[in-house]
Amino acid sequence: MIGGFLKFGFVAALGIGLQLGSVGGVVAQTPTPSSDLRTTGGYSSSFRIGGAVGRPTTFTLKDLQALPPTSANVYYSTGKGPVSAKYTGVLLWDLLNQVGIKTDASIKNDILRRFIVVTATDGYAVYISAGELSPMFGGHQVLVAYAQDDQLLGTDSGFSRLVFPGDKAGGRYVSWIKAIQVH
Ligand SMILES: Nc1nc2c(c(=O)[nH]1)N[C@H]1C(S)=C(S)[C@@H](COP(=O)(O)O)O[C@H]1N2
Ligand SMILES: [Mo]
Repeated sequence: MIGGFLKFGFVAALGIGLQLGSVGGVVAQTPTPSSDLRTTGGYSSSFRIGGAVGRPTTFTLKDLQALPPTSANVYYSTGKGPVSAKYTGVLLWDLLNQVGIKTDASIKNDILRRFIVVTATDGYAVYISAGELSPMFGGHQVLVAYAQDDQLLGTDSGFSRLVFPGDKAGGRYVSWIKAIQVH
């Protein structure tokens, strides 16, 4: 994040203002209009599912543990090297069914126009298409995990994190989940 601001400052200093791009080999990152989300971060002990859902709900560890568990053995690369782990949690699709994604029956396959934004306490965010999750379509077993190798997740992940079995890099393994918004 600091790197992003430094790069942004570097580009601005070159006098090209908000025009971002590659300058002398330095690729600028798009600055966040409001930086409040990015300055916080840290542990989360609950998250809220809201947006286009029938019953917006807040989930804690207990709520997740009360649902049928699913485990996945995964392998992914990170900036700190590869990770090999068994994660346990609930299917994101099951959680979304609990709150009920709203769809418009008059629109053909409306579910395929829907997407889910998972946001973390540090402002990190990942978009997922509903079609990727739906068992009728992609059926990807994306987990909201609360345990790694049979231990509850610790402060470095918050109480829950996303798990994308099959992903090659860890970028979509959102830690410190704070909100899951359906659009
Ligand atoms: N909230 C949040 N989650 C995040 C990130 C982040 O910056 N913030 N980084 C992602 C990236 S880029 C990687 S590679 C993995 C690292 O996973 P690890 O914690 O298992 O090493 O976390 C992902 N989850
Ligand atoms: Mo990463």
